Amino acid sequence: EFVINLLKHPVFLSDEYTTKFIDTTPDLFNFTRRRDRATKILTYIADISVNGHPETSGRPLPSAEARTPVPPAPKAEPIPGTRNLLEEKGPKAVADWMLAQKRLLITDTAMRDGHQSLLATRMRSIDMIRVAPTYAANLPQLFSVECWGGATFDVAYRFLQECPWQRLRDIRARMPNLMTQMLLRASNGVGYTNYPDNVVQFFVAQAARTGIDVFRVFDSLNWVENMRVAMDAVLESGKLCEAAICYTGDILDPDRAKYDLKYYVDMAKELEAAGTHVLGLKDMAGLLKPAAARVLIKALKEEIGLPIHFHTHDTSGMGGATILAASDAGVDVVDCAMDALSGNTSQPTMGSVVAALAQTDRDTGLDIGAVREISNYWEAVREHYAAFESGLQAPASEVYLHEMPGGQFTNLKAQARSLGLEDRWHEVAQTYADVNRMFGDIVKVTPSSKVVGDMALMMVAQGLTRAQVEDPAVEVAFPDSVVDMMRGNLGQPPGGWPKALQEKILKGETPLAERAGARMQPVDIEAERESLSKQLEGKRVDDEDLNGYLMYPKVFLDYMGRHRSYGPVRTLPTRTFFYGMEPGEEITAEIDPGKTLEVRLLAISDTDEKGEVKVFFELNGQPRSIRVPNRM
Ligand code: BTN
Ligand code: 3PY
Ligand code: ZN
Repeated sequence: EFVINLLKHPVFLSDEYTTKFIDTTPDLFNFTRRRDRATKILTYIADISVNGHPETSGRPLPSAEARTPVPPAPKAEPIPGTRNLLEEKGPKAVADWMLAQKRLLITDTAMRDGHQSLLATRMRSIDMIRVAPTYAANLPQLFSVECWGGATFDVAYRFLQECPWQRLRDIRARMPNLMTQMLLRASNGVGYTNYPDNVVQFFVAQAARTGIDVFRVFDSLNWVENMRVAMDAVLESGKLCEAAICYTGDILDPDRAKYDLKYYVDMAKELEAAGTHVLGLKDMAGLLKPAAARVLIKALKEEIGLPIHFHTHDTSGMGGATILAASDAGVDVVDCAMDALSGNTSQPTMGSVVAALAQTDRDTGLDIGAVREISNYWEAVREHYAAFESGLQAPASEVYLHEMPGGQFTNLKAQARSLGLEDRWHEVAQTYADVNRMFGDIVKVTPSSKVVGDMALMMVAQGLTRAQVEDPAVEVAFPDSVVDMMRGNLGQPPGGWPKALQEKILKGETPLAERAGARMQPVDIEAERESLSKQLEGKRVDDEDLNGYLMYPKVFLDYMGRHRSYGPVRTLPTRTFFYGMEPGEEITAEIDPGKTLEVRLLAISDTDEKGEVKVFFELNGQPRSIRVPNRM
């Protein structure tokens, strides 16, 4: 019976079969036949068609005219790009090559920060994977494609019911000539809190193995001590290390003297001494103004010998001007987003930067026609994510007041909405600024930005002022994230935490002065593997799954539980994933290379006395019906 199970197994019949197959597919040994993957997917479609998707309910619908996105055809076989250089000559050679380029190099962020900042990180892998071959063939001059890390890791498991590692593997395979890039929060990994050093090391090694070429590493308080473990792990992996300075304040404003030119140059020197190949300048809120960019880039170029990669957000509407100023001052690479996923809280517009520099000595060499074609694809993709649009209508100089990172802005707005505070948004923005000053004027980027946001929302909701919070006589129940940060668990800001406030928050507890990671016991990785395997009924746990579990135990287990019920829903079209199907509609899903399900939804029954609905399908021409509860 085992052999028959094996021969009939859909994975065995497909190209996904590997020697790992028998180990990782314990359902072979369940001789009562488990529901096959097609049935699981039909169950998902039936459930969403009847009950809707929890993530899109009550949100704007895609327009009835939303187009089916069609990726532009690759023009030719991909020619060698930066990835080939990295593979052949190593990371130091890539850095030297960067310094030797006259043109301004460009990274595209559409697949990470672009949708993180505009669409609450909700873009699904299928929409990225389908266009990756076009990037490889039509834009081989790109420096890199940022497509992983930041918030995309947990959102994939948590909300998109897909495996982030598989996303990376699929993109990597289709873009063999371009460097992939990720955002790594140093000791905070791709999470919101400090992890033990060996968890960070294990994660970096796996990300390098699965397909990341460039690691942008930052710390949410610019504390270099907190960056070394992650940086060393990247250096060890043989990939390109881009340690980043997070930019805050205004180097030209004497009122923000804490973050002056010297502060940034000193930090750059520390990162250079720590061995980074490239210096990242991460302007996560879009606060670097053009005049300040000239001064800062010039100084960094003079003081250190590394290529500089500049990242900004266009929240103020001034991002393009800052990029041009940085380009004039000699910056080596900048981040842009493909036009349809650019602007506002996202990155400045790639096509416009390419056009602005054409025929100048910093001409990017990118084919603007190819940029436009790919952007047209993203435009059609974006229409299907209407539920996740922020409603932000225009750029605003208010960002210089609140200093919220572009990746946080729309999230905080959604949090404010869920607390009934959306119509008091400008008050939230002012309070966010007050909290920053109360905490001593800190760098605000994930996770420190989340702490400031939690505190600001709490103060607005409870009507508390900064003076009341600072008053030792006023009792305040601080959010857990604030207590954790004041304990020193996110590290040390320049100049330390404000003493009086810290004492009030910690109620006499002694804060950490050293690195949180130095205090944490290493995780017993093999014991965790065994424990996870037990929780998954004996499934063999590979290093990718184990890394997901170590970063996010509960999120990962919930994902695995849903995966058992619904199967490979990542292969569904985005509209089907979020809205299900209508009677008469037909879709296809390629669940394995060459194995395609053709699904037609015929009819949906009335609800019976058990509260269930029967959904009638045709699956590859055969009638199937699925019962699901009506929870509406
Ligand atoms: C989530 O939001 O919890 C993740 C998305 C998957 C949710 C599935 S969809 C079908 C079923 N119905 C629900 O309300 N949740 C699951
Ligand atoms: C993230 O950490 O997700 C960010 O985008 C920070 O800017
Ligand atoms: Zn960013």
